[in-house]
Amino acid sequence: MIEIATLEEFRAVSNRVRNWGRWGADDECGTLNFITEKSVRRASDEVREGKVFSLGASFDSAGPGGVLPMRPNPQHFVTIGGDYDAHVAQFNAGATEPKSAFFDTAFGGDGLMRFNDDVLVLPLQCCTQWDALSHVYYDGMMYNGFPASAVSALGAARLGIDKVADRGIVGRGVLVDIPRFRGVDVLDAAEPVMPDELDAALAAQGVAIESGDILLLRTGAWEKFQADQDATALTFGSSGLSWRCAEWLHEREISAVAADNIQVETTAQEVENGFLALHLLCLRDMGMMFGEMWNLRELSAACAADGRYAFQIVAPPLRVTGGIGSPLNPIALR
Ligand code: UVW
Repeated sequence: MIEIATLEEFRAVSNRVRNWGRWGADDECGTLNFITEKSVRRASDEVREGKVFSLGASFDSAGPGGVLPMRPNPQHFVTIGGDYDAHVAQFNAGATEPKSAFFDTAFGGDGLMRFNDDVLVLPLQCCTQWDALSHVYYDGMMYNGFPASAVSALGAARLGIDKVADRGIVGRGVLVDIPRFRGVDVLDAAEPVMPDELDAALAAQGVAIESGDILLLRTGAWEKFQADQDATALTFGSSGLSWRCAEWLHEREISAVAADNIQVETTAQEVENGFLALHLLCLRDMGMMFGEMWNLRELSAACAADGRYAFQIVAPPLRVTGGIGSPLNPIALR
């Protein structure tokens, strides 16, 4: 049974883990500052076989979108292609010189060249993603004391995803595979992952955390969703880290956490009046980004096969100016 903590307990932890000012009053990168040139070099030591693992899920209409009204699935339109001549005729109908001549000769008629283009419309949070530090706040403030009002219809003037784009994001990744440790397919939302279980699972896997590591948490939630397509269960019933892992992450100088569930932490409420308590402690107090809906299936199988749970992660967000998150296709190299 989940023990509901008081807001006083929550605020005591938030005071202990808060990194505001640690990397300067203007810092917008948070715990990514733990990734140094040395730790990036160290990450490449983990690439032994040259094997590449794509951790991105598919951006299409079969995603988990639509359960939350602000997050429909991606909408993909082909703007030229297929019925190519009809498209060119349509462009020509509205075109004036010199554009019409260009369409005639370059894109259609007897010219040799043909091409296809498309458009993708998507919520930045709808599938495999990074949460930017501007994603959550409380008491009117975001990470490092930036006011919540820094996010407007124009985007995030502070803590946008563009602010971390220069960082890569590249580093040493460590997988903690809790379903394999528990001997189950998928974690139960009623049993969030506690700090001592992280220690026990990592010890069983024979891997030690180093400062600057990107922690990948496997819960089995994405594999379950792929099998049953139950987006409601994924959104409201996934398990993950307990909010009580905040200090564990803080003490170990983890740079970012990514998981195969929808929100890294458990969907079960653990703090009174509080939802997504770990989001608040990590993103807002520590400045620690979350990666969500990463597909860890093949990586987990490879790690279990040879017992090596550390690798290099290459996970650059899109440089969306003022973006509150970013879709991506993270890569693990072993
Ligand atoms: C919320 O649902 C608020 O956050 P996330 O997308 O990070 O899970």
